[in-house]
Formats: sequence, C-alpha cells, structure tokens
Amino acid sequence: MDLEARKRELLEQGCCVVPNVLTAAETERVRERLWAAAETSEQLGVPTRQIGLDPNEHNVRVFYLLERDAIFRELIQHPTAIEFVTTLLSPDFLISNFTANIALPGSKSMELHSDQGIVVPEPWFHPWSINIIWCLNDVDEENGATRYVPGSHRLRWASELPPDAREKSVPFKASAGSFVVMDGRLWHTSGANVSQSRERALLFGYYSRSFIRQQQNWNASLSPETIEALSPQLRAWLGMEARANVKLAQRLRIHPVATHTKLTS
Ligand SMILES: O=C(O)CCC(=O)C(=O)O
Repeated sequence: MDLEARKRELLEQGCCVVPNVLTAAETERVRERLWAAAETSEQLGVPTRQIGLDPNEHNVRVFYLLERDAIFRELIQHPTAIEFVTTLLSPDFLISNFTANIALPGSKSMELHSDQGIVVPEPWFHPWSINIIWCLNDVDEENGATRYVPGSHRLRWASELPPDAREKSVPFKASAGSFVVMDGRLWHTSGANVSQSRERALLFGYYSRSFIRQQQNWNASLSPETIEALSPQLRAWLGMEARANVKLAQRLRIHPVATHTKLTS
C-alpha cells in the first residue's frame, strides 16, 4: 500500500482510509475484547448507553479503553497509526483519549461537530488534533459509517459551516481491520445504522498537540497497576512525565527551577 499517497490525501482532503492494518483474526480479537470491556464498564458502574451523546440506546459507548485491556494500549501506539499522527501534528503530540462507539441496528445520528472544536476555541488555523478510527467491522452507509462534510477541515469558524452541512455529509467506507484517519477539524457525525443485524464497532484514538489539555487526565483515570506497566514511551505520549509544558522556557533558556528559586527566595 502506498502510505505516502494516503498521507497526501489526509493533508488535502482532511481524511483517508488505511486498509488492512489488522488481520481478520486480530480484528476479531480486538472486537471480542471491546465487548468484554463494555461488560466490565457496566459492572463497574460506568454507563455505556444513553450517556447524552446519542439520540437513543442503540449506541454502546466504551470509555477507559487503555485501562480495560493491554490490547488497546498496543493499538493506541501502533506504528502505522503514529506515522499518520506525526504527519499531521508533528512528533509534538499527546494521546488525548481512546474510546469506542458501537452503533447497533436502530442507532441514529448524533450532532454534527469537529473534534478539534471540542478541545480548542475557534478560530482553527491549524490541524491540532487527529482521530485514528479503528474499524472492527466492515463499515458503510447502511450500518452507520461516520459521515463527514468534505472540505470542512478548512473552516476556521463554526459560522462558516453551510446550513445544509448535514445533507452534504458523506459516509466513510472501510473494511474491517482498516483505520480511518480524520483531521480534528473535519466536521462529522455518526451515521444511522439502518441495517437489520449488522454491528458497527469503531474505536476512536484521539491525539492532540502537546499544548492542548487532554480529554483524559491519565494520572487520575489509570490504575496504579496499569501505570506501572506503561513503557517510558507510552508514559510520555500520555503526558505522564513530571515535566509538562515548559518548551518556551527551554527556548528562552530560563530554567524553570531557577525561576522558581528566584521568585521565592
Ligand atoms: O461514531 C461515530 O461515527 C462518530 C462518533 C463521534 O464523532 C463522537 O463520539 O464524537
């Protein structure tokens, strides 16, 4: 597969599909673990349905994936995914969130939105966030593929969105084992699953530039056992190192500790 062509597509169109990243067996394994994670969430009292995002109870939302299973900790740092993340954001990124939305038959479309708009106020001049959307089933219009408004990653203000944006939206089409890459500025929504019996399970790995507050406070949401098991790289990508937003201070050659000492002495 020509990854370079997909990267150009991402930069120009705001999205692209990367097929065959996982084998059929790997995809099925992740899908099984996802349903197990949904069950664990319910047992722990973390609701998975009707949490205020979707119009009815036919969407299953699974949060805290990184806490639930090592398989999700592997996926979030998959080398091909990271290649696309760094293409759009540069290596200066953090993992913001990792969640799932399983749209079952009967599910309906949510509000149109951009994910960058949720974490950064307008105007949006640059791509500062990105979604890697793992497809655990074949996904198309019938089973509720995510719908996006073509070209909307170039909008800087919400007021520039055309009144008929929803009608202009088009569905992704991707086979199980692929991921869809979506610029955080692209306006999108879940599709309605109008199939008789087809599940649509998607995982949303959300990454943002390091100066943006993440959607999850990983220090608070991961258990001590999970934190202990993190590699130094994953710990850094989760923003869990002691040092945080000190790049400017470094560039100005102001050592944060020295500054603190001066201010308090
Ligand atoms: O499930 C989908 O297709 C889209 C979900 C989404 O955009 C969201 O949860 O913010």
